Amino acid sequence: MLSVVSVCDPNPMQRPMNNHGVTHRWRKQRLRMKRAESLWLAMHPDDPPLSPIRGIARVMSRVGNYQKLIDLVPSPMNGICLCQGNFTLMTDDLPSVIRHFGEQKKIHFLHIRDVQGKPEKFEEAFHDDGHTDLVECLRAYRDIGFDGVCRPDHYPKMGDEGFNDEHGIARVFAVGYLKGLREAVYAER
Ligand SMILES: [Mn+2]
Repeated sequence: MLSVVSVCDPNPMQRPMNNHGVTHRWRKQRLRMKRAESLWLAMHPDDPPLSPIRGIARVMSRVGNYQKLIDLVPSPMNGICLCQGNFTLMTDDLPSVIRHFGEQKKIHFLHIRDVQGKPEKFEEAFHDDGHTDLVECLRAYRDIGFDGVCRPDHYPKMGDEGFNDEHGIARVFAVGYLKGLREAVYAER
């Protein structure tokens, strides 16, 4: 059985850190436990991908650190949550990043969202209105044979404060847009 979980260290500043800033021993113990339980780890990026922030250094804010994380503890359970809204702020070529980790089968969870701006100042965008080439991203997922769990993740706020269905309507738009895009991309073959 496949399950996807998000795990965070409840008190990272109290634990010994390795040179990647990741608690190696803690993660290895977690991986042993999760292997026994058939759970898959999926590390989500720092959101936004900035370091330091409010005086605290963070490590999951650069693409290269994800490869270090994967190499740190070789295990099929050790993978990433590819949150596009954050990864697209870490690279100018998100489709290549998707292919890089996807070909290693390390994308355990996928958050398809988009933003406008830079890590220091960004806004959530509708899925057809961000700065990511979403068509090329979908082609990358198709080519690597991604068959895992995904979700639209975030949505921009719609209407004023009295408009209660703001996220519901944006979510319906996102799911429909992504389903249509997926069908178009898969029909290319
Ligand atoms: Mn996310």
